[in-house]
Amino acid sequence: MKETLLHTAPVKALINKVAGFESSDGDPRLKKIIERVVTDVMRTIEDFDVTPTEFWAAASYLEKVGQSHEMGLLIPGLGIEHFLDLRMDQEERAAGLTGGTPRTIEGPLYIEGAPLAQGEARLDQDPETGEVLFMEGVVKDAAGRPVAGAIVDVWHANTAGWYSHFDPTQTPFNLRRRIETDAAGRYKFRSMLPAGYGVPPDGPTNELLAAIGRHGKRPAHIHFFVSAPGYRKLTTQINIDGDEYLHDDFAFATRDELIPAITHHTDPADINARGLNEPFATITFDFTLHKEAADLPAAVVERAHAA
Ligand code: MBD
Ligand code: FE
Repeated sequence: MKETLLHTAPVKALINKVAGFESSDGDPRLKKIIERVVTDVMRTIEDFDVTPTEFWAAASYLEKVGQSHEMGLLIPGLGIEHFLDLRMDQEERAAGLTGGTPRTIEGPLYIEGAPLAQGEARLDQDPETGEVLFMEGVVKDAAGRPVAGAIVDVWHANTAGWYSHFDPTQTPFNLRRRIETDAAGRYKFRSMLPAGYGVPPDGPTNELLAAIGRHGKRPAHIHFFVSAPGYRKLTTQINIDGDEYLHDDFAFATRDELIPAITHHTDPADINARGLNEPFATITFDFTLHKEAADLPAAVVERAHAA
């Protein structure tokens, strides 16, 4: 083994200065984090004999990720967004909070301010071919009591796997709504079954994934923020069962409790009763929220959104 530079006095002194330890100003915790991150980068360079040419390629790669606005794709692709979920789960367990609908990652494609509807909504505004979906359920508390006045903020991709706002061919807030639950805690909506998502094939996230032998596909899914006064905000998704990527999600968001049964209705009488001409799908899914309490990690994650 080659001798490590990291433990030599000059490099230790270098890192000490880099992290700001010689200054009485600044944030002490941040100094320690910078020390760790810089040391870990140097250790990686040493352990893998990373050449300067390779290192500068990595630096311009990260610059490209930022310029392409793909930080929100790279982070879930590297499993870090899921890891943050696992940490919040762990903290909640340690505080005695168990059960309830599991969280899963928000992802990068939420837009604030979707139209608000009472009890029910139709999500699809733009014409599309595909399978109509009716989804409904109840927002409940941990004791199973309905939560009236909860906000179910729902967003999903279209039948081609694209999200409105990020896809200029869709009208604003297509497939995005906020639905307030009725007196019985119920929400329901009509939409079109989404297709799965794939990261841009020519973008930097896909470049890295391909270089390590991975794909950038997500199974078809529907995102939710569920919130109500006095309850912990839930960030979650449901998956469309049967998708070939159901258990091979590049963003690691699938959880067993988040794969509701889906019924495909083909009986002409059922189709007629819904005023449709084609088979359609239904999903029933209830959300269980936890009461807010002291000593719990923040359920609301502050995060910049496109707008
Ligand atoms: C998505 O739709 C998504 O939910 C995530 C996490 C990443 C990329 C696209
Ligand atoms: Fe998504």
